[in-house]
Amino acid sequence: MNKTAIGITITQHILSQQRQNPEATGAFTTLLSELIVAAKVISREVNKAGLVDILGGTGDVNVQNEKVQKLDLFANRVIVERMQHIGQLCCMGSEEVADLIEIPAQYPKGQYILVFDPLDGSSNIDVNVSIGTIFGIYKRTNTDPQAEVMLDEVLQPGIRQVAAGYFIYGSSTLMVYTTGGGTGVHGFTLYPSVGEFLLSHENIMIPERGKIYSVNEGNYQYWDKKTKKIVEYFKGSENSLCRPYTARYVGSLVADFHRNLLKGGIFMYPADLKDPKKPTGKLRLMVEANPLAMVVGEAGGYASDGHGPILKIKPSELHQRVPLYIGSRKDVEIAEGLISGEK
Ligand code: AFP
Repeated sequence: MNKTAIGITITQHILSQQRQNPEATGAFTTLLSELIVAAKVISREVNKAGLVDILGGTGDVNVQNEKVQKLDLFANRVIVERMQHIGQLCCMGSEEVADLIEIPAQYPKGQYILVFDPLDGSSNIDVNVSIGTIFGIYKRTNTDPQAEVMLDEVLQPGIRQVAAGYFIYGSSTLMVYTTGGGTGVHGFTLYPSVGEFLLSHENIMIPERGKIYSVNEGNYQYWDKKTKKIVEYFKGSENSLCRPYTARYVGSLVADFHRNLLKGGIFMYPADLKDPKKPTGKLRLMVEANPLAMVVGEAGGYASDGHGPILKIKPSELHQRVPLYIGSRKDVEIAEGLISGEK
């Protein structure tokens, strides 16, 4: 990580990137700026979570059959309501909503598609553990702005994302994003007194190999032999470090991913047999795996489903789940090799 450069706001940073692209119209800048406003609103609400009646579950389950927290719904509503009127989106896809979210007829439409997990790790809300918002942005494939958006335009492989990133609501609120193509991964910390995200982590690069492994080992008995072998590799002594990796697992993907991005290491959520209805693991390809895969790739790391790059998978449905191995390139390649039998 490079030295801190206090004073550059996220808006200045996005505008400077926009100026480097002569074809940029400002549409994308508007989109990101509004998303940042939404995240500031969510951050404010998360920070006062214990003070008002917003903790806990609503009593409902979402499309993933998971308990919905009140803050989940709040975050989803803030993003949808702020983003639908800006005129740059043709639709949205949210972890909390079963179908595509259409832009209401009274608002203009644009060329971009926003997919997001409004509050990832929300089962941690009540216990003050870091949670986050994950997002990926695509361009629609049909250039006719009047044409109805087809689901197939949304189901693009992650490699087609034009930007991706996340916000962490933790000890401070942080935004990490990339627009790909060698522009780098940059982190901005929210300074509450000025209400601005300021550049705090310029050009983040993940170490080639880490010392941390992150996985929910409570699922051990539900893993197949190859998956067990991967975890045994990292916690054993017959690995590249010749000693066990350190175990770190928060249970909030954003928090686990961010730590490993800065320090190096591997996060795994393998396929398991816990729920026969979810044989491909728990995490969602479009709203969790793809955005983080783009970030880690741009930072020099790698994300795999155990067989190949996450970013090359063509989604077959909006809420598709996928096994995820993500982090330092060499560590993820080891996991891939153990699955394919090459290592
Ligand atoms: P919640 O949003 O329901 O808390 O799920 C969080 C999550 O999708 C991801 O953020 C974590 O990495 C993962 O699930 C944790 O899952 P386990 O509790 O099964 O380890």
